[in-house]
Amino acid sequence: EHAPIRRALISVSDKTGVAAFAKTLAEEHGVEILSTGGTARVLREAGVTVVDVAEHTGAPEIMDGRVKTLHPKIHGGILGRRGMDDAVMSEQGIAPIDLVVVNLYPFEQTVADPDCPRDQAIETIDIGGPAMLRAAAKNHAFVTLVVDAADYDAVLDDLNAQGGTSTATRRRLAAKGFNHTAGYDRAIADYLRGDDSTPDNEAEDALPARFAATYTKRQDLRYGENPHQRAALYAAATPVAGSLVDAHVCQGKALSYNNLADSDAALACVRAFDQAPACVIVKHANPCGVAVGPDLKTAYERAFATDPTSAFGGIIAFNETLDVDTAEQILANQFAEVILAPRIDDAALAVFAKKKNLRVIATGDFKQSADPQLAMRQIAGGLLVQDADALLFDRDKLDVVTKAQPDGTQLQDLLFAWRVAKYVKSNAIVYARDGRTIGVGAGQMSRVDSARIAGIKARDAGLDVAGSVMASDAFFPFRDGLDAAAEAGVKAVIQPGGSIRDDEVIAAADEAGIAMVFTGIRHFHH
Ligand code: 93A
Repeated sequence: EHAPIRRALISVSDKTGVAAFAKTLAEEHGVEILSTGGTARVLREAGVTVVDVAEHTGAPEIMDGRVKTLHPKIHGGILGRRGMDDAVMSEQGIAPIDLVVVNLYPFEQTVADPDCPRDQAIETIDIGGPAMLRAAAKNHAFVTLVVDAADYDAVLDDLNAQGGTSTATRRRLAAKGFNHTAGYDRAIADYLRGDDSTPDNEAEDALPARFAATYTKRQDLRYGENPHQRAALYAAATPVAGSLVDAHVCQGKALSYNNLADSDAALACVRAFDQAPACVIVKHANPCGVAVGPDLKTAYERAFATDPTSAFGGIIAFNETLDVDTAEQILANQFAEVILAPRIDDAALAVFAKKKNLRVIATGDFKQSADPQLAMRQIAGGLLVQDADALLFDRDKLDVVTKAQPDGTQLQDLLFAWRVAKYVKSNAIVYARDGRTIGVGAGQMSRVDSARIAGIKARDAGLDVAGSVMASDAFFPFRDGLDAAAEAGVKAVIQPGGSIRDDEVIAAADEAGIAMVFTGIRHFHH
């Protein structure tokens, strides 16, 4: 059961802690140490007695180190089945190797440098290391493998406790070894494939040829979208000011997967408002109420009034320091899951403290840079990558296409509605008036249904669509959407335009005396 260690082969690129480990093996456990060039040098400098692999095999390191451990005396020593292969081993002069300590040439770190020459990348493909690693992992019935300096102590603990490594330790370390080579080979494949698809004159602003794994786990989450799904939050390599990942959680239960996803949607939307105090309430990834106000409390009350039913259990985000009046108003009105703002007043925090479970998050100052540069979406077997939708509209290209012109207030409301529509899942229809949403129709498969739903929601909330403006995230393919809007009393419309039936749609608007603005830009958000 316990496998003794009499001979070890140590060949590591990351030499952290290796000298102390080897010294303890040699001096306290009588282990003979075999080692390759650079590693042997480090061990000798630390006073450890080492046999060079070249001396052990009788074959010198050749081809600048390409072939140093690839020899039957090494691989036979690792792979030999103790008891079963003993005869052939002694016949061939193969001494058993009981411990393999190896970590690989740092391929990923090397190619992470965009200036890394191709031949250097190729030289950094480790062949001998993975071969020994896989051999040791395969023969874990007898052989111990260490690929991570963090495991040195576990091996020494086993040796101290029972003079050999336990089966459980060897099996765990073997699994870790194969996991290590799997990731290593994947990185090489990605690099080579990236090479093929990257023309030499790759444009400066082209999407990257490959993505390195630069996200690290920040925390495990209780579960994913559903309780049977595992989940965790990962942080990007560089922290982003004002983002959810680095935000300060002031109080409340642990954030769930859905909390984080919805909070991110709410923050993205509220960040889009920089002219006035704004409030966004999100439910299931869609804004169900958005308003700007002379102050946060008014903005909140108006956002809430859009759809009090959906706001229940929602995520509420603000773009300014959250004050005590607003905090009290929220608790008086509704149950909320998460409340977010750049900063939270102490007095407001004292109010929230009464609701122990309520999650309250201070994100720090909003920066436009908190919006990701690239948007990624996983598909089976791959990743879809696009520029983040960073444009709102081009003021110069806004074009009034109807006989009626929007007046100043209507224009303001149109731009407000357009801003909101960008953050509503397609097909998106937003009715708005006086800097607040009146009805939101989200995520329907037909635009006219989204319009209908936005109208129904407005009526349910006791809000009058008549006199409001309408935003549509993409063009109306038919005039029916405009006819429905006219019937509901909409006075102005904002939409991208660009349908082959634009003429019909414009005619419908003109018949109803509606002012319509084309933005020339679309905001699908699926
Ligand atoms: O070039 S290799 O693929 N050929 C080999 O035979 C070989 N054996 C061990 N690289 C090889 N190694 C790697 O050398 C190990 O995986 C380790 O990362 C590195 C240690 O080299 P040194 O001891 O000279 O610093």
